[in-house]
Order: sequence, then structure tokens, then C-alpha cells
Amino acid sequence: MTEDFQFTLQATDGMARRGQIDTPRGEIRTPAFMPVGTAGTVKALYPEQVRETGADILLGNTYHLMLRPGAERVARLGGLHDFMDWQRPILTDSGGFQVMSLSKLRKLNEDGVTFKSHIDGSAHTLTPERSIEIQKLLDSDIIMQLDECVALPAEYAELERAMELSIRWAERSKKAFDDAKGRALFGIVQGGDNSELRARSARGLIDIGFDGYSVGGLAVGEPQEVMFKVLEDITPHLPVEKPRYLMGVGKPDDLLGAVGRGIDMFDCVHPTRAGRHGHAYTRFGVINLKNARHKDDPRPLDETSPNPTARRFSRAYLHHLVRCEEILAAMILSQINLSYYQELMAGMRSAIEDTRFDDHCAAIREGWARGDL
Ligand code: PRF
Repeated sequence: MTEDFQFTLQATDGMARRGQIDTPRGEIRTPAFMPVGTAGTVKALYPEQVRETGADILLGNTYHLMLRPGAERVARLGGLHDFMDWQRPILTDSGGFQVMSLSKLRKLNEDGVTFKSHIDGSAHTLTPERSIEIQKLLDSDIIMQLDECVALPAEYAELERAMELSIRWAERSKKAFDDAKGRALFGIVQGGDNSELRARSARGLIDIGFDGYSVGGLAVGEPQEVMFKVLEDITPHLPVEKPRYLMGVGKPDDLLGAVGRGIDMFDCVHPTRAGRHGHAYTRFGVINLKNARHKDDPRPLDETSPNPTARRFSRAYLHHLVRCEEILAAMILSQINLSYYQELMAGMRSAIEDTRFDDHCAAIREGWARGDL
């Protein structure tokens, strides 16, 4: 990490960690949840609303932004922060996830990966070097190496091949990154559900040396207990003094479990996507507002929520908006879900400071189990 970037561990409770990443564009309180802004927007929300939910950092995407509007264009327009008017830190993913999610539209070899655009069919190549170049053009604060994410279940040989390729790409990414100022570069641990491969991956990345360590290749089809087991096996291999980021995770219960196993950072489309599908996250579980049982219910989602939006509208009104597919439904429910996620992270941060993390998680789970009355 350049001197501008500093990770400070402020407290621990068991494996759970409370920390802070200082960056030139502001601080990131950890454990942190990063809302996803794939196409230069956290869907349905203004940047200031995203900030008001409590987010310190957003996630942007190499793959999507290189196709539209193009990384060079964003650079000419002043970089992604100015383009979308979010002046706080941005972490960009490398395109490694799309190697898996768009597997039917891509060809992979030692040099990199060529995608057939899902928009117009045109060909676009990402090498480790080009991915770093794009992330610099976007003016990302935290850059991810290009990796190969493999869906589970997968054969050992396939996991080993992808993990080793990801380490060679990590090495090339580090070389390409080298001259970057004021930014951080994270390596990505791969190896699927195999502990030996995960340990080898971590060791390979640590030898190269990164500013932070991501755990990729999880939440890709395996049960939650397998994901937790992999985390328990990996985190002891990772340097205590560097941030750890679990990519693309998760639901609230995944976040509690992963923080309890030593993870510091998360991103996931789930809260915003669920909001667009009419689902509201509350302290008493998930409420599906499409359901007809809400149509005459005058109560707000949670009348004691710290989030005014969750106290404001009746369930009957939200049900109506969702049924009519009104844009406001997506706006309100995305705000409510991101606020709930940030409230969950803030609660975990205080609980770690007070060394009551386990009790805190038990109380949170009790609320979910109580259900929506
Ligand atoms: N690699 C990258 N991005 C990711 C993943 C990965 O393995 C995942 C897996 N959950 C989400 N996003 N580069």
C-alpha cells in the first residue's frame, strides 16, 4: 500500500475484526459493506442517498464500464468519481467474476480472456495488464487483480488450474500496477472448496505481496457451511495487518458468519436487487411486499427503525407500488435494504469494540427468527 493507504486494526473479538482503511478519498470503517454500482450508479439511488445509508465506499466494474461507456471515455470525462459524482473511495472489480458468469460468451487462455459483448456481440479482450489499465483509467482507489472464478461444484484439477492461472495473473497484475500512486491493489485467493488449494493460493499471493487479500470463488453454488469452512481454513493464512475482502457476499446471515471468521469487507448486489424485486430487509426478517397479505396493512415496515424511510410508508402503499411496478418502489426498497445492511455493519462494528460480538449476533438472529408480525 502506498503511504496514503493505511489499514489500522482497532479491536478484535474472537476472529472478528474492527478496523479502518484510510485512503486519500476518505476512510472506510470495517467490517464494511460496499454497495454495488456496476454501471456507474447504485441502481435507483442518488449518490448522496447511498452515503446517507452509511456507505464509505462503492464498487464499480471493469467489465461493464469498458463496454459502456468505455474506460478511455470515463478518463477523458475526469474519472469515475466525477462522472457519477461520488467523491469517496471506489473499489473496482477486475472482470474475473464475468469469466464465470459469462462463461458462454468468453474464451480464456494464458494471456487473458476475450468476451463477446452481451450488448452488441463485439469482442473485448481483458488481460491482467489491460484490466489494471482500465481500473487506473476509471481512477479506482482499490484495484482488483484479474482472476478466474470457477463455479462450484468443480473437479480438483479444474480448481487447481484456475487457481494457478490466477496466481500467474496476480504476478502480472502486480507488475502492471507498480507505478500507480495513491491506490491499493488486492490479490484474490482462489481454489474453490479445497483447503489445500486455498492455502497454496494464499501463500502464492503473499509471496507477491498485496495491499489486501480478497477471497474469490465463494458463493458460487456451494452451501453456506462450505463457504464458512473455507473461510475458517483460509483466514489463518492471511496477514493480520492487511484487509480481507469476501467478494460478492452476501445475505445478512452470511455477513454475520463471515465477520465472525475474520472478514473485513463485502460487496453484493443482493440488497438492491432484492429491493427491485419487492423484498424489504428489516430487523424482523425479509418482507415480500408482493404478497397480498399486505394490501390493507397500514403499518410501516418497522416503526422503530432508525431509518426514517422504513417508518414512513405503509405496507399497503409499498405493496401497491410493487404491484404496479412503480419506479418509486425500487427507489424506496433499495434505500431501505442498503440502510438495513449498513445498520447491520455498524452494529457489528460496535459489538466488536465492546467484545460482545457473539451475543450481538445471537440477538440479531433472534430478531430475524421472530419474523414479521
Ligand atoms: N472474482 C472476482 N470478482 C468476484 C468473485 C471472484 O471470484 C466473486 C465470487 N463470489 C464475486 N465477485 N474478480
